[in-house]
Amino acid sequence: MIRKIIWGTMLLSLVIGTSDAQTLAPKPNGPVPNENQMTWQEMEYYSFLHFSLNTFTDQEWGNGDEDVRLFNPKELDCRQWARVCKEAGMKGIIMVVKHHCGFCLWPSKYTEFSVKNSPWKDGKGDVVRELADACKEYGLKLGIYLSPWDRNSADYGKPEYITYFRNQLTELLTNYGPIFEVWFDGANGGSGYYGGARETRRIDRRTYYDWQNTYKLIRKLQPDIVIWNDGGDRGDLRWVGTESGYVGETNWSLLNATGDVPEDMLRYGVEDGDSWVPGEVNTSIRLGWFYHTYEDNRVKTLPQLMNIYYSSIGRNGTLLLNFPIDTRGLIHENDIKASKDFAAAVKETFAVNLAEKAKVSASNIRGNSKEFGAERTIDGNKDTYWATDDGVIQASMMVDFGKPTTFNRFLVQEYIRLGQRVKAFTVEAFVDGNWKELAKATTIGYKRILLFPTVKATRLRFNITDSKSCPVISRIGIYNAPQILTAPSIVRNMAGEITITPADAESTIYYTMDGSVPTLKSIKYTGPFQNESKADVQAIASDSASGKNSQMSHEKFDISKKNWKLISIESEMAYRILDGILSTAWHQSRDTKMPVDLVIDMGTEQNLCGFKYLPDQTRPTGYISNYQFFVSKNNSDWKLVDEGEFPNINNNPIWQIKNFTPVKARYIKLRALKNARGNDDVGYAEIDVITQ
Ligand code: FUL
Repeated sequence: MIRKIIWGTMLLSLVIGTSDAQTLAPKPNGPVPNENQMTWQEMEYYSFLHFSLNTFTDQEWGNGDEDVRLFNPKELDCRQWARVCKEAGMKGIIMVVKHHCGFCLWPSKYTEFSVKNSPWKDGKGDVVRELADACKEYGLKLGIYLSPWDRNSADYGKPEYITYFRNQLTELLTNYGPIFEVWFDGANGGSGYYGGARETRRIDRRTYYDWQNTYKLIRKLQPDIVIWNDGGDRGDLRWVGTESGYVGETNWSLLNATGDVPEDMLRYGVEDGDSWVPGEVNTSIRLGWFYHTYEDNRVKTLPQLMNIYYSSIGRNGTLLLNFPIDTRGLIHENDIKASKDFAAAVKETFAVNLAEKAKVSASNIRGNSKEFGAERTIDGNKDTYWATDDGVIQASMMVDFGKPTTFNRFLVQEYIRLGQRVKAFTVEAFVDGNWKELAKATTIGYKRILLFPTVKATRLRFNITDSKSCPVISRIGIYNAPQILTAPSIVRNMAGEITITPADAESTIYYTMDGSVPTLKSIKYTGPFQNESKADVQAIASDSASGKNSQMSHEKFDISKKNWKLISIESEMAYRILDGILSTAWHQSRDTKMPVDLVIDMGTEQNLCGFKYLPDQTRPTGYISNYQFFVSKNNSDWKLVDEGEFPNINNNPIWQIKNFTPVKARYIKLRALKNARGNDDVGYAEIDVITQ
């Protein structure tokens, strides 16, 4: 009897002892976010606004010698910008207050190249002030993009410029209230106006800006700020290495404090990195960053934006989505519509969390304590979590719906204040008496969303299969996202045959050729059709089962390329440049050295007024950055009609469109002078002309 009591007491004290030890919260694992990074991460979605002299010169990069008098937006309305961002569900705005051309949107004391010498408000205006006021009114945070590269400043490249740069930062961080983020773009193209010197200036990106002292100044003026910097010294946030709107599926919010950060580290982070440097995904709602009328019908579609959402916020990133401000000084109607539709679709997708009404349980609960139970993932409190015992790095959570339930999305969040831990996990559904794997993934971080085909099941199982230490999960969500029909693609091949393809075989396509918006009464597409002249095609895909229509796709084709010949090249493969398929490309032979010519015979004389170049869309090499464009009537007397650069092509390899004074010609020659990487590779996805 006594022995029994002793055993009982021992057992009890063991249980209580274990439970006591284990009911302590897990210790942080590795680097953790600071308060500023945490507040920033929880913002999730905010906007970029690009507006400068470029808006009025139709450029992506200005040279620094543009006429300040061109800046004259007649309807500039910062309250409209703030309203649009608010209605889009964004939490803040990062304004480009000085782009590479050096033009300042505020009346800086330190330069004449600013709004104070423009006709806008007779030089008395201050865009940053108006925006700061509007952000306050709409409850949005304000951030600033101040380009370190300044193609206007006479001092750029000299030590004096650093003083100038810091003076400008001080103005911006002192006079406009709280600033949540500061953005230092890494572009340093070299050539520029530089106060009239018109030369190429190279700086050492590692040392020139003396970032450490600039950071000290910033943190002194704005203690709650986060610093974004894609070059030089590590800031608080990192670029993800692309401007197309995605971060790696594996995404650690960690980097090393020192050393180079090659492309794959930007994309995926560093699993054992010694510093917390989370990724921010920046992309534009259009192709370019600045406003161009020709992109009015090139605004990202709803399926594209949803894809970006899942590939940024859904992969442990934040989303910084750009609106180009147009020449009126407003966000364009088409962009507003796109951002509103996007906000509505996100809201609809995540409206009902099916996990909240289910019964949840876990294979291991820290100290068997309620405080760390599975229910903590659905209690709506971001500061509670499910955690396992120390040393348990594999565990499952079961979600029992109690009845067959339809879903296609799984959302999960780690409690990152204790570090990012999970390395691998799967999601399964109990269908027809068996467990079926729906998705398999690696990292989670602040938020991870997995997509899979719609399934009907009574239970879902979330299995953590590997973790750095005991997993700490603050939230799960299970959703049934409605179907979004994808706008069909419209392609014309060299032979002049137009093909319209929907994303799924079951939908019907309707199209127009007269510029009108297609409806179910428009021409029904039954197969490819011939069109060899200029054409304006608009199409929708319609799903008869749900009665839903896709967004519209719109393509404008110039003259047909049916009789075009590549006369500087023998290879048949090179005709990929003319095939109308944007995903095929051709590169000049490896031993070609710059300058490299591409000569085309269009078969007949044309009245040309421009040309278009699309770089390789499949790999990031051979992008022409500096060019000359010649025309000829006879293939021997050539006339130079245009030359210059394709700005920002390295980061944003979109259609490059150049216009020139109309000229009659049968032959065209695109001469590549330089590529974006400074080597001799020259590639093309497509070449096209613009005729009058
Ligand atoms: C780039 C810049 O060069 C672009 O013009 C744009 O501002 C983008 C956000 O960053 O690298």
